[in-house]
Parts: sequence; C-alpha cells; structure tokens
Amino acid sequence: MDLGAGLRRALKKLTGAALVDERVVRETVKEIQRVLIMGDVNVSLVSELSKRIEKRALDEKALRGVGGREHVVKVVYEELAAMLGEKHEPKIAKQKIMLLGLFGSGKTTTAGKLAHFFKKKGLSVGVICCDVARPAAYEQLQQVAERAGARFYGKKGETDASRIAREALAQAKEDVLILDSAGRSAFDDELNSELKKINDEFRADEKLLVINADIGQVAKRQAEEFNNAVGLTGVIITKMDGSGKGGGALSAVAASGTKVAFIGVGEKQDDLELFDAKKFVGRLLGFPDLEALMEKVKEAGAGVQVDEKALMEEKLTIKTFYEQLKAAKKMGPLKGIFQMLGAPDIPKEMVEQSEDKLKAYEVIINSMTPAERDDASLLKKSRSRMERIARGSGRKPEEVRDLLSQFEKVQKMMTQFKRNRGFRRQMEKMMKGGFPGMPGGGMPGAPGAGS
Ligand SMILES: Nc1nc2c(ncn2[C@@H]2O[C@H](COP(=O)(O)OP(=O)(O)OP(=O)(O)O)[C@@H](O)[C@H]2O)c(=O)[nH]1
Ligand SMILES: [Mg+2]
Repeated sequence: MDLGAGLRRALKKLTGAALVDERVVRETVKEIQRVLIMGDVNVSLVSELSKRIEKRALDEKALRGVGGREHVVKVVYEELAAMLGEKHEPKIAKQKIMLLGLFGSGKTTTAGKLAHFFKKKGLSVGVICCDVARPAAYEQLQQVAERAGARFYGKKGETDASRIAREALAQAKEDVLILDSAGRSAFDDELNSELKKINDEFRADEKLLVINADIGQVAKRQAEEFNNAVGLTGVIITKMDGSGKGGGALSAVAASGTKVAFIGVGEKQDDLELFDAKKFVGRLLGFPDLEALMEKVKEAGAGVQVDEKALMEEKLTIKTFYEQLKAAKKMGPLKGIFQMLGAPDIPKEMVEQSEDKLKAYEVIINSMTPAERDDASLLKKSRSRMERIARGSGRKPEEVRDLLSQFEKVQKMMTQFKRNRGFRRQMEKMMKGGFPGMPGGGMPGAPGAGS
C-alpha cells in the first residue's frame, strides 16, 4: 500500500469515529505511525512526529465533536508538512546542478524546465548532456536547450561522460549549469562509478534526484543508492500531474535526509513548481489544500453527528424517538447510516406521517413527565397516566396509544439490531474507518440484519 493511501486510511479512523476523544486520537496516531514505519520512514523520525502530533492534538483544544476532529486532522497535516520541510527557496545565483535518476524519471525534461526557470529569473543557463548511454539523448537535450534558450554542451560519440563534464566546465561561462546524466533500469555498479566520476569532475552545488511520483516505496532505496554514490542535496518529484500521489517521495526524502526542491506537474517547460510542503501533503492526503481538506472533514463530521445521535444512544426513549422521527422526516429515513450497516430503517409509514400527526406527538410528549419520557414502560403499565396525558394534551387516548405503539415498534427493532453480531461488527468497522465521504473511502458492505 502506498503511503498516501495508508495515511488517508489512518485519517478515516478519525473522520469515521462518532466521537473524537483521547482514545481515537491515540489510535489514529498509532495508525499513522504504523503506516509511516511500513513506508520505511525513519523510525526515530516517526516517533518524534507522532509524539508531536499526539501532544498537539490532545493539548491544544477541547476534543469534542466536529471542532476536535478538524483540529486533529489539521495537526496531522501540519506536522507531516513540517517533516517535509517548508517551501523550497532556490538560490537565484551562479550554480552547478546535476540531475540524477533512473530511466524515464524525467531528468531531461526537468533539465529543460530548470533552464527555463532560471532564464526567467534573468540568469544565463547552459545544459550539459552527460547521457552517453542512450543514442538519442544528445538530440533530445539539444532541443530542450533550444526551447529554453539555454546553451547546449555535449559531444557526440563520446563514451566517457566525465570527460564531457570536464570539457563543458572548461568552456562554459553561463551562470547556471545543468548536467543531465544517463538513466538505468536499476541502480548498478556501472551507474555508480559513472556518477562518481562525473561528480568528481563537475563538483555540483546541487545534486538533485529526479523521481517519478508513481514509484512508491522503491523511492527510498533509490534515494539511498544515489545518495551513497554522490550525496544528494535534494529531490525533484515529477509527474505529480498523473495518478501518482507521491507517497514514496516522503520516504525518499526521509531516507536521504534531504528536502524536495521542485515538483513536475506536466511535460511542458512551465510545468515546474517550487516545492511547497503543505500543498504536497494536501495532495498526499487526497486534497489540494488545507481548506479543501477541512471542508471534507466538516462534511464527514456532519454525517457522523446523525450517526452519533441515532446509534450511540444507549437507550431509546420517547424523547429520542421523537427527535429521530423529526430528523428522519426532515432528511428522509436515516438511510445512509442505517442501511449501510444492514439495519432496518425506521418504517416508512412512520416517516411519512403528516405534519399534523407529528405536531400531535409533540404536544403529547410535552404532557409527559420527564420520567415518562425517559422510561416509556411507566406509561404502558398505567392506564391512568395515559389518560392524564391525553387530557393534558387535549388529544384522544387512541393517539397516545398510537404514539406508544410506534415507539415500541422502533424500540424492538433497535434492540434486535443491537443484539445482532453483524451489526456490532459493522459498527466497529465503521468506527475504525470506512466511512464514506473520505477519499478512497467505501461503504462497508451491508450484511443482513437478521440472524
Ligand atoms: N505528465 C508528465 N510527464 C512528464 C513529466 N516529466 C517528464 N515527463 C515525461 O516523462 C517521459 C520521460 O521523460 P525524460 O525527461 O525523457 O526522462 P529521463 O529521466 O531523461 O529518461 P532517460 O534519459 O531515458 O533516463 C517523457 O515523455 C516526458 O514528457 C511531468 O512532470 N509530468
Ligand atoms: Mg534523459
């Protein structure tokens, strides 16, 4: 599972919980911890991060209801972003940049993008083709350089890449020099020694690993290999416009101890963004930014509020029954939540009762004592109580009986439902996540309620 998906799932624990209390926060943090460690993020980094998340989540604000939920998600978001570093600020000055990476990761394209970037900043740029492995590499970079208005350095037919680097360096007068190296299908000894030789000659200020957002966990190993060879100073993640969420990049960055410098978001020279950790984490979690994420959390929270009321109520009383009836009438039967759990819905005929009838129920209920509202069995046992209520509310005794029989129907339904193991399981599953409304979230399958 990629890191982004894992984190999204961990957060669903939070958004799916009926109540965000200390236990839920701790469980969420534990889950995030597990996901990060499985994602090969450095263990001490993970432990530090989760300690900070837990402390901030529990200390900073009262943890009740939607506010608490949002707060925790925000803390997770901010701490992940902090771990990735802040916004990258490239120096706009004379410098040498070396691009490294495996086949097709986007090195050559990125060389063009960077050339374009520095040209726009008013610096002169030269690009050097040190890819001696692929026959068409020379022409490709030449075209890229031309488009960016950069000077091109290369030597056709040369097999020693370090020699090209040395000669280019001897000639070049440009402010920014960008060296494009050869890729491989996997890191091997040959690439290792080639890169070391180039590095010895070129002595780059920036050694940037180019990785594709799609690659997932192998990013960590790649980062380590390249880092061991030449010592990376940063990472560029390409193809962030594609399906990849860049989860692996988090591990790559953590593993190499560097920061993300840029991200590629398309094939054109303008499709390069300065890395912004907050935006990146937003993408990782499936949302473009914090605001969009908060919006979604609010929505999920709103959904759970209904759930909380309807399902967490330990005891169904006349009062809660009436509230549910009113709520059900307003928004339709509690379909989303009840049916999803395989629960019987509040009977349709009850929900479809007329406004008049609901009004009548209300006056009847208002004539009950608090004890009666809390314990309907008091009424069932006592004819005189029923008559008193009918008199007090100005309704017919049949109406009071009708209300009671409807209440009992629902009560029975709920009792059966709660006793049902399938229901309990589904409840637990729902509390642990799987609540619809989060990215990648699905509805738990609805088993039959009866058994
Ligand atoms: N959508 C998208 N495509 C990209 C991006 N960066 C690169 N590409 C595409 O990825 C493919 C490979 O890019 P190259 O720049 O040739 O990759 P490379 O690392 O130089 O490849 P080798 O030299 O063969 O190792 C090309 O089709 C690029 O257009 C990006 O940010 N977004
Ligand atoms: Mg290339």
